[in-house]
Formats: sequence, structure tokens, C-alpha cells
Amino acid sequence: MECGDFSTFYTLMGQLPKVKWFRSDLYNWEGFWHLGHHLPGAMAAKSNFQAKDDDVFLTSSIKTGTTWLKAIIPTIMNPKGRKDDDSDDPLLKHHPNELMPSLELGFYKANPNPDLSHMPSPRLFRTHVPYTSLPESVKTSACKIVYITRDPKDTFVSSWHFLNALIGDRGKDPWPFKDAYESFCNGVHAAGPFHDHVLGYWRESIKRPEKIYFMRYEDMKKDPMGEVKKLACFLGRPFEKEEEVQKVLWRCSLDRLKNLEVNQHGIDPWLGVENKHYFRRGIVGDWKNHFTDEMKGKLDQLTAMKFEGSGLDFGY
Ligand code: PAP
Repeated sequence: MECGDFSTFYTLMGQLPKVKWFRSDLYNWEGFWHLGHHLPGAMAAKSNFQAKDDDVFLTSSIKTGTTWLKAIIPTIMNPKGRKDDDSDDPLLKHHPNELMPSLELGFYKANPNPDLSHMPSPRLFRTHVPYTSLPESVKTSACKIVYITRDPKDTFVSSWHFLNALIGDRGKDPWPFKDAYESFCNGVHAAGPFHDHVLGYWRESIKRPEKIYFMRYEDMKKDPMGEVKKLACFLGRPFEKEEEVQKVLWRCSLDRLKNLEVNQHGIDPWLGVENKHYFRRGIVGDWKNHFTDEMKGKLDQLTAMKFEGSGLDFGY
């Protein structure tokens, strides 16, 4: 179905199950929860977006380290991204969100049928929609998909901080941690249920490894050189020298990005979110500063149950 205006999608959205997620509404579309202001764009993209064979898609649930890859993938794809001269590095002037624009939060948010013909190839996009809700041509064309995930405990903590930072900007009280945690464990979370999101891409990546490259934030933190080399090979842009890998990693490092003027003071034009909120601690195990033993046990148990037999785990 190709649709020329948003009314069809708003009508459909109005018929979907809806719950409160702190101060926002989430709608259940195709088995996953979506924020109301993201969903019509996701529906429009599913109906109208046409993938090209050389497109690259970065996919993830929220707060799994996507911003790191939003910087790394464009830098790998940019012929100048691994060269010594940093003066024309796009990251100096653009938040990583701009280098891999979102389908549902960007192009298709304002226009259900945007003209993307001006985009140079290879086009780089990102999306938080689950595998099942991707536009059909993304699944069937030869375009490549990179998926990144993260230990659900750290993912949850990161998203809790992010939401509170947005609310804090407006001088409101934070979301009680326990309430947010219960909601996450119940699968009620933007782009949730988290585990189902991960499993959708994981299973497809096993079936079609040449199509979907599955990454873990923890692996990136442990062996960034090794992980980025593998990623570059998957993208068809292998590195020739170790220094090139180091250059890409340095350009995309949290410390560098966090301190760039554009990221300290800029605002995401599509989301109205301050760029600085995408860069926080960037560590593995931040959950230890927030979880009780009981919380850890319950979420680990849920993860083990959900992932049982899939071959996937986060090494608790
Ligand atoms: P998104 O879903 O809004 O795109 P996403 O980038 O996936 O957010 O997640 C943000 C997390 O990635 C933050 O983690 P934290 O809250 O635990 O600190 C953020 O700090 C981390 N992050 C952002 N950029 C980088 C980077 N260059 N290197 C490592 N981690 C990063």
C-alpha cells in the first residue's frame, strides 16, 4: 500500500492499543510499542520507502549505543574518514544523528512520501523499528543492515537517564526508577518489548549473515579495533592499515564527540532534543549503580528465559 497523506496512518493509530509510558502515550503496532509522535512516520516509511541495493541501515532498540555507530558507519563509508586530515570531518559540524538520518523521526515524520532523490549514494539511514516493521524493500533488496544491542540492564538505565534529562530540561520530576524498571520488564518501553526487538534481528542475522550484521555494545567496548574492522569488512570497506582503524575510532570516541561544540550546544532539528543528551557515561555495567540485587536477578532471569535456545546472551 502506498499512501500519499498521513490521514490513513492517524486513523490506524487511533485504533491501536494504547498505554501511558510516563508522560507519553505508546501505541502497539505489529506487536511493538511506539511513541505516538514516531509512529505515523514509521508507518509511512513502511508503506512508501524504497530501498536501494547500496543503502546501509543502522537498526537498534533505543539506547543501545546507536550514536556510536551513527558516527562510525558514516566515517567508515566516507573515503576521507580514515585519512589523517581532520579538518573536513563532518562530525565537527554535525551530530551523528544527521549523518545517519532516521526514517521515522526524520524524513517520514513530516512527509509520508518525501523525495529522497537528492541523497548521494550510498544512502545511510537509521531506524528503531523492529525487524518485522521494516519497509519490505529493506528486507528484500541487497541493502545492508547493521544491528546493535546492549545488555538490557544498561540499556534500561541509559534510557531512564535520557528520558529524565529531557524532562529535567523542562523542570519536571524524574520518572521513579522502580516504575520505569517495571514497565521495561513488562515490555512496555519505546521500541519494546526489548528482548523481542533483539531476537527479531538476531534470528534474521543468523539466517542471512551477509545481509544483517549483529553487534553488541559490550563487544565494541572490549575490542573496538577488532569489532570495527569486522564491521568495515561487512560494509565492503575493509581497512588497509591499523592506523586507519585508530583514526576512525578516535574520531568517533565518546570523549571527542562529547566535547565538540556542535554536540555541547546544538539541538536535533527533527526531535528538538539537545545533542548533549546523546552522550553520557558510555560504560558497561552502569546498572550496578542503580539496581538492587532483586532487580538484577529479575531482569537477568527474564533475559535468560527470552533468549533460551537462541544462542544469544549477554554473559551475566
Ligand atoms: P539513541 O537510541 O537515542 O540513538 P543511543 O546512542 O543508542 O541512543 O544510546 C546512548 C548511549 O550510547 C549512552 O549510554 P549511557 O547512557 O550508558 O552513557 C551514550 O553515552 C552512549 N554513547 C553515545 N556515543 C557514544 C560513543 N561515541 N562511544 C560510546 N558510547 C556512546
